[in-house]
Parts: sequence; structure tokens; C-alpha cells
Amino acid sequence: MKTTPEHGFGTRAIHAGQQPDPTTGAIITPIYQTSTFVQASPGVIKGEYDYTRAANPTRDALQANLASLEGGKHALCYASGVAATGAVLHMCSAGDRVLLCDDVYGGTNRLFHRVFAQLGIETVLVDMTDIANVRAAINDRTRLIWIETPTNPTLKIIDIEAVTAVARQHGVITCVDNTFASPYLQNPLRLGADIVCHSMTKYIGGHSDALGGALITNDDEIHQKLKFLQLSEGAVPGVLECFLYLRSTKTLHVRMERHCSNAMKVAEYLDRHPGVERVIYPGLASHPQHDVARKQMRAFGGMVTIYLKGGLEASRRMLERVQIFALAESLGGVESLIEHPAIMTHASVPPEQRAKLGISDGLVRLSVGIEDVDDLIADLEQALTS
Ligand code: P1T
Repeated sequence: MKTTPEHGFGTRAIHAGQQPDPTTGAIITPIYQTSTFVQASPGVIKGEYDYTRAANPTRDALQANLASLEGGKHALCYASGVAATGAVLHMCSAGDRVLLCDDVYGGTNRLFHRVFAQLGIETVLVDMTDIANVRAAINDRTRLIWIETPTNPTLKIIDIEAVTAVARQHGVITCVDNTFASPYLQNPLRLGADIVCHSMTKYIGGHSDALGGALITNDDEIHQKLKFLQLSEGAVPGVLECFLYLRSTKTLHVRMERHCSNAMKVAEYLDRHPGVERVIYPGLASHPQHDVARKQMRAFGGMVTIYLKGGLEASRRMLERVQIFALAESLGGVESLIEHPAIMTHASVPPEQRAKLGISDGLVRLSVGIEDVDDLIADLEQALTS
């Protein structure tokens, strides 16, 4: 079935980019597990394909599906979220300045500061929850603004429309890492962003079984540059992974609904718990950017971050005691995960930056899965009871 942008999210999630296989009528796009395609005569290719690094039918179907879900024209897929992030940074040159929101995934922070800094690309960390900070940091060398919202791990919400409007006034490209929200909850291209980035490893994949990344844009020129870089650098996902992601996007809307309702109940439970000092969840009225979240997100996501009373000792005790929540890095799978950002996902962030952001020993991050919420709350209750 051919979808249009007017179809609802669920219809596009299941059908966009996919037609019955032209050879057999198979309803599911096959895994075209091939590195190359036979040519009729040198340079005369049968269809659209000559070599899988350049393009592959299974990857193309996934890319078309993702473009539709983000309300974009073009999508490109990568071997991981950081490979997608690196592709955007490769559009910059030595001497360029990049503004990076101050709270981001530790691996993103490392890539900007320890890999691209060496190529002469300057990264300036900015608390983008205050638009005045963005205005103050832009200069005539600024080429890119990188926004992650909700941020990892302190779940700050950045006003995408406000930041992209300032960027446009200065001719600066914006890229929004939409991993924590997923395309179901937030569509940054509609809010003025030039590029959307995803770690597909998280909600898009949803089953903790594959690594992947994606970039989506409406801008033909940006797409052509990124496509050239994708072909030249070669960080493409395997074909089997593309098939798994196509299978996963079919249920994204259903999974996200449950992630969001479970996370809200877990956040409310933790908010009442005497052992918890503070709960950060964009859906709670106490969240400092709750109004921005209401404005730009369909619902508030599956991530909950808490400060425990009792610092490292209390965190360690809770993390060792959980039974249903699994102590592991990553997020966005159907199973609930829990982790300690200061020791795990954000260990590579310099201690001074961690201290400034509040990534302390008492900070614990939960990726609330889609199990029965009463079981999840009972698990947290027994883990928090000393
Ligand atoms: O792991 P990879 O697919 O390369 O994705 C990197 C990445 C990019 N953006 C965000 C917002 C992310 O959270 C991640 C990866 N994050 C984790 C592994 C984590 O546990 O936070």
C-alpha cells in the first residue's frame, strides 16, 4: 500500500516504504542479503542497485519508512547512533564552531570533544533551556547546533522551535537527536530542525537486539551531502538489521503508548517514595520545562531519572536488588532497564562537567519498559526497602 503524509502514524508505521515483493508477492520486504548486484553490461544495471554500501532494497524500504514517520523527505541509515552523529559532524570543516547542548549521551560528548576537536572543530557546550545562552554562543564561525531533547540523562527539555528560529536567523544548521522521544512523540523537522538523528538501537528497534542509527531531512542539499558521506565512509547497517528495524517500526506507536503510561505511573510512585530526593520526568508538573514538553511532545516518554537519598551507597543497593529491571546500559527496549550514569553511560564525561550537570552518585536512570506496571512498581518497592 502506498501511504501519504495524511495517513495516521500507525498506518504509516506499518506500511510506509513497503510494497508486496515484486517477484513473489511476499507481504514483508525480503532481506536482500547480498553485497552486490549483477550488471547486464559494464555500467548497465538492471534496476536501481549496483553495490550494497551505496544502496540496498531492504535498507531503502527502512529509509522510506523512517522518512515518513518523521515527516521528512529523505532518510539515511547507519551502523549505530554515533555513526549517524559522526556523519553530521563530517559536514563541518576545521575552524567551524558547533554548539552542543550541555547534557547529552556520554558517547556524543566524547565524539564532539575527543574526536572532532582534533580535526579543528570547536565544540561549545550550551544550556539550551535558556534561549539567551544560544544567542550568546553563536558567532560567525558557527556552522551547526546539536540539540538533544529530552536530554540524556537529566531529561532537560529544549524548546526546538525557539532554538531553530535563532539558528535560521544566523544561517546555522540544526540537528535534533530525537532518540529519547522517538518519532511517535516528537517530530523536530515540523518544529524547524534541518536534520533529525536517531539511535535506532533504542525505541525504534525496541527489542535490545540490534545497533543502528538514522538521519532524516527535508533539505535536498543536506541529503545529497550526507548520502555522499554515507557512500564514502561506509558506516551503513547490515541488511538483517534493516529488516529487524522495519519489523520494529510496525509496533512503535503501540509500544510508545505503553512506555509513556508506565513511566508516568512509575514517576508518580517514585515521587511519593521517602527514599527518593527528587524525580525528573517531563510529564510531572514539577519538571522545570513541563510546559515546553506539553507543547512539543505528544506524551512524555519512557525515561525517568531520580536522585536517591544516600548517594552512591543507596544507588548501589537499589541497582543490585532490582529483579525485573535489569542493570544495563541502553534504553528503549520492551524490557525495563536501570543504570547509574556517573559510573556507566556518562563515565567518559569529565567530572567537572558531570558535577555541573548534576550527574552525581545518587543519580539513577530508568528506562521503563512495557511489562505490567504493578510488577515494575513492586520491584522498585522491594529494591528501595532496606
Ligand atoms: O549506541 P548508539 O546506537 O551508537 O547510539 C548512541 C546514542 C545517541 N544518542 C542518544 C541520545 C543516545 O542515548 C545514544 C546511546 N545511549 C546509550 C547507550 C545509553 O545508555 O544512554
